[in-house]
Amino acid sequence: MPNIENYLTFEHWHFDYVRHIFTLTVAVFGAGLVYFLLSARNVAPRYRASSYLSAVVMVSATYEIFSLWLGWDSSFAYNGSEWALVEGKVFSNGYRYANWCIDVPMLLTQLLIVAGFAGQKFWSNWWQFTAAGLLMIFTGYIGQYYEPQVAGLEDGSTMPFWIWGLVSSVFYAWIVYLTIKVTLNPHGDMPVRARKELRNVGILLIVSWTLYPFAYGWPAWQPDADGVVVRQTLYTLADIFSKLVYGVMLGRVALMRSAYEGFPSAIEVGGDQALTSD
Ligand code: RET
Repeated sequence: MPNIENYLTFEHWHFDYVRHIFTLTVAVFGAGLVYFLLSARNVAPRYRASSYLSAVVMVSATYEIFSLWLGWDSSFAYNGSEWALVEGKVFSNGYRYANWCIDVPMLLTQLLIVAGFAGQKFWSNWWQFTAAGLLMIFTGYIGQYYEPQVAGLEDGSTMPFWIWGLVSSVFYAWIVYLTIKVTLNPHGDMPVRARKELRNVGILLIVSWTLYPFAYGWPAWQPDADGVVVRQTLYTLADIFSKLVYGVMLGRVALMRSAYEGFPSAIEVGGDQALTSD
């Protein structure tokens, strides 16, 4: 029961477009890695782990999308009119789920660090985030194996797809609830602008993460080559916003907080502007 990609044939533009967005993502995350490593020392040591975790996320995501790209490129061949699966090959979106097992806990840990949590309060939130995140991923991973049934490409029950998706969504709802709580009630004093930016980070997280369940369900309403293009586009947007843009925004909050707390290199690079305007 592999993903629907394996049952379809693609026109040249479908095939090319997907390989291009994979390349784009690899390039964006490679560049992000350099940015996070070079800017980490601008913020106070207590927030620095967030930049390093962004770097970890960049490395694991670069590798994951590169694997997808290799898989995509080697699984299909042009037969003169369209791209069709090469005998004996399988293309799998499962790499994504494996990558999320690393990235989801890392991204949520970053939020707690920049929100200023420490000690008992940090760990009680961390635990809930990590447990809910991993359970959300495992249950969704099982569900996606029933994708061909939902897409009408194989006989069999469509129930497991929806039930596992629903169970996964319950865990996701818990993450959304905790995210709202954490971003509205951060720990410690900070400038108004930093508080607002942290709220925006919460909104970005919820909007970008919600694209993933749409990508999961997409084969149910568009089980064809165009649908594959839409789904890989949703994944790409979600990836770039939930990992890279998110990390950059958290870095800005960390910079404003560091300047507010008097950390010299944060002031030098302009983090103090948040203290003087509005
Ligand atoms: C699944 C299954 C269907 C229901 C839901 C899902 C949610 C997935 C999410 C993934 C987030 C991934 C991130 C990765 C970044 O590296 C598993 C697709 C709700 C929210 C942020």
